[in-house]
Amino acid sequence: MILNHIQNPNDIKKLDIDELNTLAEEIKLFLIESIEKTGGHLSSNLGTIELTLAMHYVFDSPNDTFVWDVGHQAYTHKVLTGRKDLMSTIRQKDGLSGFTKRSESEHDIFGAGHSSTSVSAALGIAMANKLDNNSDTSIAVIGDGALTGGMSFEALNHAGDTNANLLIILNDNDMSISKNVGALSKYLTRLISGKIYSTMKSKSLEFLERLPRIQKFAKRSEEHLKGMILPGTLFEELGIDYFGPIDGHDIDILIKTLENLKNFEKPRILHIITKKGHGFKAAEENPLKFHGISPPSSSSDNFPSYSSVFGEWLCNIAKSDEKVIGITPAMSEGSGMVDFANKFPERFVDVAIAEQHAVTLAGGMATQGLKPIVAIYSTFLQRGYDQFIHDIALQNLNVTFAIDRAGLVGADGATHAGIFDLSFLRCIPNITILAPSSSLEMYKALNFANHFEGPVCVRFPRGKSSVEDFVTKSMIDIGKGNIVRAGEDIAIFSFGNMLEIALEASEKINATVVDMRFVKPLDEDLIINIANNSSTLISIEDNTLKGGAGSAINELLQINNIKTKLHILGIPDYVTEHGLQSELYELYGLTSENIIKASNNQ
Ligand SMILES: Cc1ncc(C[n+]2csc(CCOP(=O)(O)OP(=O)(O)O)c2C)c(N)n1
Repeated sequence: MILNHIQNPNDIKKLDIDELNTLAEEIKLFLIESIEKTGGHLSSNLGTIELTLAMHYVFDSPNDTFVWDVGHQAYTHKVLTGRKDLMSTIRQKDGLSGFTKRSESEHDIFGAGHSSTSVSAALGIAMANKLDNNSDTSIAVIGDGALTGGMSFEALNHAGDTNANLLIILNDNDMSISKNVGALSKYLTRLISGKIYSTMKSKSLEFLERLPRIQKFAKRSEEHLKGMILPGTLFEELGIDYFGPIDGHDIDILIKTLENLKNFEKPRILHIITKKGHGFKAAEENPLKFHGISPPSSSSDNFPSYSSVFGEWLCNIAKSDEKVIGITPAMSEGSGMVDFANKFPERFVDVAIAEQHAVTLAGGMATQGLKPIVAIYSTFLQRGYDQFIHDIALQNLNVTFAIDRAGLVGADGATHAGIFDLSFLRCIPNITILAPSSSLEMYKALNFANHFEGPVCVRFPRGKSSVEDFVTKSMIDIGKGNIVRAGEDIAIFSFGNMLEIALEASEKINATVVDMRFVKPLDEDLIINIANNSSTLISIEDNTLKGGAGSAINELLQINNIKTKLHILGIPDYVTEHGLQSELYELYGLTSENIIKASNNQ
């Protein structure tokens, strides 16, 4: 096996094309076998094996720098940069990250997880190189999905106005997680459409063959190369030289093209065409299913996932309320919206990876009497924060935010953790925030939101609801908590899905347990009343301790001069790890044992 002899990128520079092709095949089998065990982004990684080999063959990482957008397609890069033996640990606690991570390798020049950041970061590196009179090439690898994100456009707009040594590789597989959407995607399809692309491959080969392998790229050759391809592309108009499209699975063509694109004092973009799941039939046929796969699971409980209950609710509410619109920024599957999209195609809006736009679009719709529901992961709502404040909250518009993946998400780690939302939302006027404790409670919370005037956030975690609905019949009243267990002396204020462990602990310490339901407005009367009749209070939430729900209780006690001891449990002020959700909750002390410990430390 050639793969066994690859310790670092220099080892592949000695190989010939046949050996590189063999190595690509070995890496493919290695990744399939490895990801089947660990879980991870299979189809995206199968699509970038040849590209990664060609990049490491032609360029000199880490001097030439590779910035991988999202970072979910960088597994081959990890394998080639000395991390092959650790691939069995990927996405697990203390193991490799599923994305690029600076602390992991000098070859991971820029960490990622969220999309559409690569061109900005790579341009920053290229500009720094320029100031340093350094001729190394800064490379951004960005997918056609990630290119739909607003930041990419901002970066292209800037890049085209510089003379930075920036190479953008557009990895176009016509897919985001699901099918890519939008006018840009259609434009790229036209760019690579039938005739142009099919003649392209042979022509570029023919042409590239005639070029000396390593050379200063003479102006004439540049013109010639450019002359072969479509003039007047969007990128050219922005001042970025456009090359391609070429076959992103043909190592020979990739190497020759990259060699010729090496020494430019100018931003340029190479458009490569790849297939998600390349070389693995099942993944090629169903790239969506294999975008992110889970490790073989032993979970056997019957509770439905929050996302699927959200999807069910959305279909039901849409049936009875024709004003309801469902908006997703490219996450229809993850957000449980596939059924809704099929049943109500005219009221389903996928805006591509455009969280900021999704938020303000909803605002515009709300001014016209529609009832938009923005289904968004907590971590990605961070992208739409200004829009949330400026366009929704300040204007008190009727928009519901179904905030999925709140709390610790597990294997995706820090970049995807939804642990800041309570803090960053709580400080905004006009906002109502609910943190339901079960999927049924969430269903009721969403009904509440749909009838409420003003912006409402319903935030819920990744995975299955673990507790049954306690008081199924109880309706949700604005700002009212729900006492689910009456105890003595000690009281636990539980937010969201922390209820199960709060109840577990309460049995041992005979505590009162309140499912707070609302983070804003807080049930102030209830808290004050309980605080005046208890010796110890404990609040628990799966949000950062800084500025979260416990902080809100603390502020309330302070203002009312109540001295009852309050222990606030939540996520410490760390960059969180990746691992199983349960391991992380344990790691950060969100356990019934820790509640009991807090109660003993009166
Ligand atoms: C800001 C943000 N929104 C959403 C996501 C979720 N997400 C991860 S990968 C992906 C699709 C990316 O598509 P593309 O860039 O074409 O890469 P591919 O997987 O097709 O190679 C999405 C939407 C994200 N990582 N970041």
